[in-house]
Amino acid sequence: MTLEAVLKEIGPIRMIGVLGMGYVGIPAAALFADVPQYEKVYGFQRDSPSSGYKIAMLNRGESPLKGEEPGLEELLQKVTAAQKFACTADFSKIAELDAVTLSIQTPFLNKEDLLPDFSALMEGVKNVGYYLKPGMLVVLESTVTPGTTIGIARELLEKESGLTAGVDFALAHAPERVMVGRLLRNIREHDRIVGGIDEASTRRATELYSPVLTLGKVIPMSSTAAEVTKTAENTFRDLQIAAINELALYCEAMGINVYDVRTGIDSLKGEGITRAMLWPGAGVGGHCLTKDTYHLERGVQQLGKGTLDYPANEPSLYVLARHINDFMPTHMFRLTKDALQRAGIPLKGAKVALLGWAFLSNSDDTRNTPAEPYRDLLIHEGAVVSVHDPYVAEYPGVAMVPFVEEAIENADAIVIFAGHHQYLTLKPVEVKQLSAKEHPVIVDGRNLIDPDIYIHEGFVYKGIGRGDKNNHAIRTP
Ligand code: SAJ
Repeated sequence: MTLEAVLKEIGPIRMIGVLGMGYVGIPAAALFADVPQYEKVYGFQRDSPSSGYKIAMLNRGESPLKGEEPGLEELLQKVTAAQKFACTADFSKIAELDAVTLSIQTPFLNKEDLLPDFSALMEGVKNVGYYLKPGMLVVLESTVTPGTTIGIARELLEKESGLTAGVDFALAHAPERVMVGRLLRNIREHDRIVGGIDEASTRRATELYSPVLTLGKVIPMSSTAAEVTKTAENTFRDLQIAAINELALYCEAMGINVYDVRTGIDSLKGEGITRAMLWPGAGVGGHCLTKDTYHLERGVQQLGKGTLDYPANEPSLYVLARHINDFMPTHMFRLTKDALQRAGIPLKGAKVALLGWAFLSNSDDTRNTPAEPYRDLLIHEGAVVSVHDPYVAEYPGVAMVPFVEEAIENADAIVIFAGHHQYLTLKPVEVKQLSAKEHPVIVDGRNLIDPDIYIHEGFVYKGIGRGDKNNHAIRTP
C-alpha cells in the first residue's frame, strides 16, 4: 500500500502534537488548536526540574514566555477553556495523533567548534519514533543542518518504530521563521516553507499548516531544499551585513564617510535594481545569523560529498562574511584604543563605559552579544569596564550598572554598542561633566550620535565607517 493510500485511510488530520513548549512550539500549538477542524492538540513538555513548571502554567492558559506576545495569552485561554489544547509530559499520547511537530532548540555545543547540539531534538525524535503509528505525519520545525530530516531524523524514526518513512508515515521539514514579540503574527503571515521527503509527505504537511495561515501561503519543496532555505535566508542576511561592514572599514581607511557612500549607492533605483544596503555596526549577535551559516556549510560538506566545485579547501564567501562580522568587536576595540591614545590616556587602568549589552537595539536579548568579546579584549588589556543596558539587568559574570550616569561617571571612554533609544538622548555637555575629563573618548558603534557636536565639546570621537571624522582635530572648548 502506498503512503498516499495509508493517509487516505487515516482521513483528514484531526489530532496534533507539538514537542517543545518554547517560543516556537507554544504559539504553533495554540494556533493549531484554534483551527475548527482540528479536534485536539497536545503540547509535549518533559517534566524536568528546569522547565516542568510550564505544564501547569500552560494548562491554566498562561504563557511561560517572557516579554510581550500580542494575542498569545488570550489565545491560550481560549483553546484551553475549549479543551482543544492541553500540555502533558505523557509522551504515550503521541500514539493517538495524526500529526506531530518538533520545535526543539538546536544550540551550539560550544562557540569554538560551532557544532550544533542535536541531542535534545533527537531525544524528541526518538520519543516520537517509539510511539509512531502508520499514517502519521512527523514535521521538524527546528533549524537543522541540511540533510538532517532525510538523514538522521528519518533513520531514528524508522529504527524506533520499525516503520518506513515515505511508505508507512509522512516526514517533512517546515522551518520556523518567528521573531520574539510577533510570534503569532509571523506564523500566520509569513509564507511557510514546507518540505517533505517525498510528494505525499509534502502534501500532508501542506494540509497541516494551510488552515493556520492568513496572509502567508505554503511554498512546497523537498525537505533538504527547505533546510537550505532556512539556513541560507539567514546566511544571506549575514552576508549583506558583512558587505556593508567591510565597506565601512574601507571607508575608514580611505578617510570618507560610509553613510555618504551608502546613500549614494542606495539612490540607484529602477526595475530589478537592488543593492540591499544594510547597516554597518559593532558586530552581529543573536542565535540565528551567528550559527545558520555554519549549518549551511556543514550541509554542503556532508551532502555535497566532495563534489562542491568551489571553494574546495578554503573558507567560503559565507564563512568569510561570518569572519568579517565577528571581527567588528575587535575593530571597536582598536577604535577605543586609538582614541584613548589620542587623548593621552593609557588603556591599562582606563575606565570604559560600555553602553548596550543586548545584541539588538531596544531588545533584552543578549544571546551571542558582540559586546562580550569586546569587553573581554578590554579587560585583557587591563581596562576597567562598566556595563549599562536599559533592558538587561543581569548577565552571568558581568556587573551591570543600573543607571547610565553611573557607567559614564569618571569614564575615560564612552562606547555605544547597541542602538538603544535611551542613548539617543545623551547630551554631550552632561556626558562630559559626568566623565570629569577634558577630552573624554566617545566611540559610536551604531551611528547613533552626531560626531560634530561631541567633537565641538572636546571629545575624541571615533565611529564605525566614519573615516571623515575619525582623525579630527581635538578641540579645547
Ligand atoms: N545587524 C547589523 N546591521 C544590520 C542588521 C542587523 O549589524 O543592518 C546586527 C544586529 O545588530 C544584530 C544582528 O545583526 O546584532 C542580527 O540582527 P537581525 O536584525 O538579523 O535580528 P535576528 O538575529 O533576530 O534575525 C532574525 C532572523 N529571523 C528569523 O530567524 C526568523 C532574520 O532572518 C530576520 O531577517 C531578522 O530577524 C529580521 O529581519 O527581523
